Amino acid sequence: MIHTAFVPRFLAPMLLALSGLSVAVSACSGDDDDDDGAGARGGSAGRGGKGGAGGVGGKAGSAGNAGTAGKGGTGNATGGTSGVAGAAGTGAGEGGAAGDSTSGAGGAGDGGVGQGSAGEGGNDAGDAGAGGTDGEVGVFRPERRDYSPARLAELDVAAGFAVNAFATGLGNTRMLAVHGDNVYVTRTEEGDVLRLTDADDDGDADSNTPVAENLDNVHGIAIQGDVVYLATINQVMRADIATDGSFANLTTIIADLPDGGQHFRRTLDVGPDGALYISIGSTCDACAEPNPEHATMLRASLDGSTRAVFSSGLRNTIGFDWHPVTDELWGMDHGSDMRGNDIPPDELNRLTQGANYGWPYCFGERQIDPIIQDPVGMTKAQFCATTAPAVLGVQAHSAPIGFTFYSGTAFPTAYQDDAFVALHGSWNRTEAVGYSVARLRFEDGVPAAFENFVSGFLIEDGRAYFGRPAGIVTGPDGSLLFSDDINGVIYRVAVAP
Ligand SMILES: [Ca+2]
Ligand SMILES: [Ca+2]
Repeated sequence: MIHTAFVPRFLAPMLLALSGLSVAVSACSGDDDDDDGAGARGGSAGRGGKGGAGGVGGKAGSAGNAGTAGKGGTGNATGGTSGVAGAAGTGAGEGGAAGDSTSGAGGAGDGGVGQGSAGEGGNDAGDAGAGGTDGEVGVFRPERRDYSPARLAELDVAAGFAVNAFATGLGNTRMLAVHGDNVYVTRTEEGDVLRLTDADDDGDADSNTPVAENLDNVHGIAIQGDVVYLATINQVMRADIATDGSFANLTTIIADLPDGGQHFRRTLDVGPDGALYISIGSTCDACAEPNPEHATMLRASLDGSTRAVFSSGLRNTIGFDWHPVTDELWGMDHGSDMRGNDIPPDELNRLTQGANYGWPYCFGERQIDPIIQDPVGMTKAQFCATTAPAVLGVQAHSAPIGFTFYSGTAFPTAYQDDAFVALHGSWNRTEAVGYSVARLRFEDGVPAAFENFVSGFLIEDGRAYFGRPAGIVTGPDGSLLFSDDINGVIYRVAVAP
């Protein structure tokens, strides 16, 4: 059972409201963050990927959903240690027919997910159900709906605030950063960075201009002084921000970050110690990583010339930031998939030098993973005793992406030094969760509770959605800006007039 500290209080009403949903097939494809391509994008070709590793045996899985064709990808499925191997998934040619939806009928673990190095939207072929979990393992993918002003008007926002669209129709808008009056957003699928401005200060961007292009899988962005840092899968780049807001002297300072695998969207930021922190997700859902830099937070010099592992045992900590008063580093880690509807929690961790946060062997408050095999030379229980427990958690599969401390002055005093997190939303759960923005209330520098801040992206009784929050940042005017990476909307939350 999950410790009471991980009961997702703020999500309880949503779960009640969604009760009665039918259970979809027991098939898996990808990660809460990384699986947007197949169903969600409504036919756009995704990139195929390598097959997932075999897992341990369990209950037989149902047939996988038919996947959208991947761009030349081949999903080689590896069977599990028991049961029949999951069938190979074929992410048929670029823009072609739907991927083969052959079932992984034998019930092997993670076999056949069209994920791998390019993972996004490969296909759902060859899926197989996982076993050995405590809870119900399910998949439910709400259907995508378009953004519209009418749907925007139905969003639920915390009392005293109002939400509007800062920009719309921009595509795969992911991470956000601010410099002066300029708002920058990375677009991973488009491989570029846009600069948005709101010259007349009405909360609606008047222009968007590419300031960097042809950057394959660009994702992370951080600004320190007049310098911007960008992360692709293997590279960190820096550029000078010119007075007109354009990027000059774009230079690669790190060229050998580990390969991506399942989690290839790198994030980075500059800490109060003047070092560059780079989050390197795991290559897999749950596995022993041979490369010691995978599943870690790296700490590098600003020129990229030196780096070391700062903390480890982190499956994929996309969002992280430093508390403005304590300077402590807080980040949210994604729990492994296929363990059930309610485990593991997605974790809030206080990240410290040298600590290990448990993945893939333990989660939450050092609870032992039910599926992964023991590490070399010890039991999972022995290993977990050496790890750092999470401080708080949110509902499993909520998929926290962007995480930022509020740094403006426009919000009420109670919000100063609180954090906000973009919850991208679930697929590996029979009832959808996430698809929202949460406030993480801090009291005297200590995290107290998560609270709903913006919700309502799940519509039609939880069967559809029109937004998946991704990046989040304090805007130039002290509003809160967050991106939606499906319909390309950047939302702005401000104090209600
Ligand atoms: Ca405007
Ligand atoms: Ca952990």
